Amino acid sequence: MRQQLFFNPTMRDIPQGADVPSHQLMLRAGLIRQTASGIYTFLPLGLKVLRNIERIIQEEMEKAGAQELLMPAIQPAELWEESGRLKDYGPELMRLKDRHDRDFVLGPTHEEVITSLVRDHITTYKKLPITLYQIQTKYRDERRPRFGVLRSREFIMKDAYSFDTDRSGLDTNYERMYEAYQNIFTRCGLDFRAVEADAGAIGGKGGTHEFMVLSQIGEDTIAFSDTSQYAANVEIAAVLDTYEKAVPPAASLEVIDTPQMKTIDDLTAGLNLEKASLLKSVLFIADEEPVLVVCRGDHEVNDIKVGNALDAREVRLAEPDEVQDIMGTEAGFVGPVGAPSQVKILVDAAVKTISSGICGANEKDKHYQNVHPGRDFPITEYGDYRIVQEGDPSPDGQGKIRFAEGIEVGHVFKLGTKYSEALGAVYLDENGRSQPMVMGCYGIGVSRLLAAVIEQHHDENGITWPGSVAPFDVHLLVLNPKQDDQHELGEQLYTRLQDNGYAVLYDDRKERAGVKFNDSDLIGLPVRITCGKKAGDGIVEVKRRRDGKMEEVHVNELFSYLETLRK
Ligand code: 9G3
Repeated sequence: MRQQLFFNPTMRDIPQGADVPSHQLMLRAGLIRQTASGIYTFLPLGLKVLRNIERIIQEEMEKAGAQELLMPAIQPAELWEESGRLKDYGPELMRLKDRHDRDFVLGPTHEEVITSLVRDHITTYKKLPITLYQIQTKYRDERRPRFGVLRSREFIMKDAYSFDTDRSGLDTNYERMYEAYQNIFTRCGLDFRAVEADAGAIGGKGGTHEFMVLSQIGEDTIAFSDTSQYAANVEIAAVLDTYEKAVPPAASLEVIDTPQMKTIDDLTAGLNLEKASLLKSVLFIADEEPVLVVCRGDHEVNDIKVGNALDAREVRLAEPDEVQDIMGTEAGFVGPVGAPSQVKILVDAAVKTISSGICGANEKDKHYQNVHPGRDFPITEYGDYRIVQEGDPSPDGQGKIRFAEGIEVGHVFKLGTKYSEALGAVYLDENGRSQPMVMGCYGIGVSRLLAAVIEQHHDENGITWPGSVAPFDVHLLVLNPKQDDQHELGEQLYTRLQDNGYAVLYDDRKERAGVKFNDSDLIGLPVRITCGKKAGDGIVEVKRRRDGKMEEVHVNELFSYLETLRK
């Protein structure tokens, strides 16, 4: 491609409102332009990278036995009514009406569409298992789109769906997809981790992993072991119960005045105590039922673990007026001692280390001291209800937990029969009995993946594309096209490189050398070949972008030299 004609508007300065490297560089290198908040145009250079990533995905999906199809972005709302999800999503689900006033949604995902397709065409075990996937535009009306295409309202997703006769078939397909994901992210040059994740609203049972690209701008936190392979989303990372039960104190329970001491910090300051000797009590409403969760003062309650333990659909903090109604006092003074009988009490295992603790007395400006868990309030069993912390023992018993930030680029789920039952995707088994298909679903954020590659492959001068996804293989520069020897050598190499299968971006513009070098570093193609002063002697300068390795090479050795650079 001759750059003189190439639609690639680059920018010298960092654009306003772009706060992370990938967003800044995608704008400056001319890969995208914003059309509206959270909505982007992929320019030719960006689209070439997108297509390279898609091809890697398609190759690995093919190897995993998945068949590609393309579903509509516009989906009839009836399908979301059938699955029961239309009411589950609020403003994030984009809705529209057609000219006949019929309701539709812009697809944020395609479980309903694919399941309704399969139920109409697959009715016997003989046609299972089958895995279908698409690479398709998705719509999620994010309240605060940010970081460019990392969190946009329209984005490209690869979403795959597997249909099996039973759970073991699903496990097999899940493993194949898991391996395909490892291949995809490795081939894209990414440093990533597969982490155990929470099934969340999607409602799969037992088994879901997120694929995280390590990056300090990531919005997810990974808890991983510093010695083993254990890694989990911090939201669900388990905490090992290695606690010693403390002996009860001689002193018995007594009420103390704690005027205005509403928070853990007020209490540690006011009573000159360690956080670890306090009992923190938080009131939740789980599926309309009050639940008091008690953890140690130096820990945080994990509402996702609470929800999973109660198998609750919705868990939320109780509102101040609910706390007052249920516990008879405000949040800062609630506690498990003498709590109303209708309030379920969950106690985190770390609480057993407390011999003589402090907790709210369920009365304003009052706390109990000398509280002994199990003596002064009932504990049926201890559980894991807290957010893991750095330094905790890894749940697999090997090493300590450390935290890292990550960008979620993939998510695989074992769905089970949630959608096949809701939408009637059933098959006749070998005994002629009707059974619901067992499903899995597997997503990759394709446009987000492109940005994640840049987050991990850039330097102060611009992008440093891995060869596998680079928009072109070679950047060919002629510093002064007015010089015949430079111009002729450039033209000759442009033809020969392409004849040898290289995708070439040829900078034939009438621009100063500095502009060409800056744009070349910004766009970040793997190799730059410069025709300059020594063109007359057949000498070109070859520079490898990622590490700046530079050599003067005679054109007769050029192609063998380029091969050595690919290593
Ligand atoms: C919605 C809206 C947003 C959503 C969903 C539905 C996330 C929703 C979860 C998934 C699960 C998997 C197949 C590919 C991999 C991910 N955000 N999810 O279901 F209506 Cl507005 O999308 N789907």
